[in-house]
Amino acid sequence: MAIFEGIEKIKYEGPGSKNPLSFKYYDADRVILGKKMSEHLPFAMAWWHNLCAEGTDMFGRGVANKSFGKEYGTMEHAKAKVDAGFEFMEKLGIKYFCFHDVDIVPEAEDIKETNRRLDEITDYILEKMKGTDIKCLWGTANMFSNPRFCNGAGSSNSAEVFAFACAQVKKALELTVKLGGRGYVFWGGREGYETLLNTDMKLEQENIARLMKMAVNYGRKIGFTGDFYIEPKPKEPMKHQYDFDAATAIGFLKAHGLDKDFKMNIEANHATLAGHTFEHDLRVSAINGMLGSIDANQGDYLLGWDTDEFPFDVYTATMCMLEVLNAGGLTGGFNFDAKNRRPSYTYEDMFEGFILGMDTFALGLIKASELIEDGRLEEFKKKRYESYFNTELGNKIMSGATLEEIASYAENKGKAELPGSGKQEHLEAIINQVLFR
Ligand code: XLS
Ligand code: NI
Ligand code: NI
Repeated sequence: MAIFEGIEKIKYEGPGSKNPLSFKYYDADRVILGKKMSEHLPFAMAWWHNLCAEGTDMFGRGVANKSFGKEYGTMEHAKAKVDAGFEFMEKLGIKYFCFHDVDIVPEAEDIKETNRRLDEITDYILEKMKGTDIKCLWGTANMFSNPRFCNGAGSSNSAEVFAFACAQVKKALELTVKLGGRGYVFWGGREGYETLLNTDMKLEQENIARLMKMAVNYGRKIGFTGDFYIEPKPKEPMKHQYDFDAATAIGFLKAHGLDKDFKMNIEANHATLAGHTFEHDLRVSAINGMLGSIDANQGDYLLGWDTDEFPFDVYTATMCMLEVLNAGGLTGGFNFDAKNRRPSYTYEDMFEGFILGMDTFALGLIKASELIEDGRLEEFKKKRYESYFNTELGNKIMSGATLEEIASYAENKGKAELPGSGKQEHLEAIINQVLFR
């Protein structure tokens, strides 16, 4: 029996359609720059938001009902969530899902019992996967909800808590391999601090690296060939989180020799919390060869927290897709780490949230490809730096001349020319022209 009764498979109906349960821009088989839209945009469903979250916030309990007809806290409910998830993904044509260990089963007091439940539910998920083309994008361990992680997991002050983090990572890696996951994520939920007064920052950071190294060694041993990801976030829940942004996380990985096994999972709303644009953190990752996967959502510029809204902003989606296309695509995918607003609590809202997100990224892809074909942005950027490549001075700088040699150029010349207009307004006008023609 269908859970989302009355909601049929969502079809592409084009920009003229007024049917809310249809795609206006996401046309899976449409070819853009030589590749199908569905290949450019491997969308994923986040188990936690879509199948678990009911809109609980600090001021009130859930509004949406995600019981799917079963009793909360039971394995029947866990299985109903699997049923709901697969029906949901099939109806939307979504090929991937992402999960935390505790999203898929109710956590028991004893980790041995939690692990038994995890074996049972992943058998059930595997069974469901058969006959579909739905796969796991990435798995992860929730090391931030349980009270034992109040001071972090890898960064906890307690060796015993560290051991429980190891046990969860070990199990979540096994499950990810079992479900054929492409990646494994570390989001440093509470890997940070509240006050330096009680914090040994050096030890905490080294221990996070220790945990990651153990995970890489174990993962490779059990046949995990995918990428590990760090998902940077500057704050929330902790006041300061160690994986502040892409630049910080990449520096950390390099310092600890983890950069060959790890890439970035960049979340839009985390980048903006760090005081960057989404595209900034994508670019930082890409130029370091570490653009792995994306948590697709958006924040609210008037609110200073991780609101995890469905992506709606076409400018940002276009800038994102420009970065992704220029980087040659993702090894991961686009996980909608996004949730409906609390007052949007119906099953239709769940579908419309995803339709909005998928259409926004489809538009972003279309517009980014048009910007690339238009060529003016790239051409301008190239020209802006040409003095490094087509002047004698530039060639000297680029081929290892000394400080004295290069300084002598300036000393002889006496006064520098201005570097040439940055033409920001000119470029922004091109963006509008391509977006709205
Ligand atoms: C929270 C994070 C989280 C990760 C997975 O802000 O975005 O949902 O994606 O642990
Ligand atoms: Ni996320
Ligand atoms: Ni987030």
